[in-house]
Amino acid sequence: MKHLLAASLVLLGANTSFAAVPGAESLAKLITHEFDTNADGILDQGEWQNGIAGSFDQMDTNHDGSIKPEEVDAMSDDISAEAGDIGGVILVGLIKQALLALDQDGDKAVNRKEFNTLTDGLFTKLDADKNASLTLAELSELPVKMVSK
Ligand SMILES: [Ca+2]
Ligand SMILES: [Ca+2]
Ligand SMILES: [Ca+2]
Repeated sequence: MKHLLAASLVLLGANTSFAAVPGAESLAKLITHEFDTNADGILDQGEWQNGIAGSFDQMDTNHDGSIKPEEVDAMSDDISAEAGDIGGVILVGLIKQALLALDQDGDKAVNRKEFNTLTDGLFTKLDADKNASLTLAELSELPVKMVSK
């Protein structure tokens, strides 16, 4: 579940409406904490991709290969358990909005390919020094990078 929340936050960071929300550094810390399997404080490309891919599997609760808004609704209890009732409601709404922004073929669902276009592009954008890994400082630029394109 924590994994899922971290991925949701990646999505939210990529959504421009979230850019105004402070706390980019705590966002970066949370994502690093959840995805950093070898605990060196840095996310390499594999850790990033595995983290995102694992989150896709968790969000695709009926395992049909795509995430639908109903599946996000179904997670609201879990999300509220971590974020509080009001925070949960807000997060679920934002997650659905961010998800549907990824929907390229207009079927109101996000398949793995659509999900991956964002995550692959994001890694490249965030990796400012192009050394194929993301430091906390680089990851803290997530909301900024998304607005500036
Ligand atoms: Ca690492
Ligand atoms: Ca789609
Ligand atoms: Ca880097």
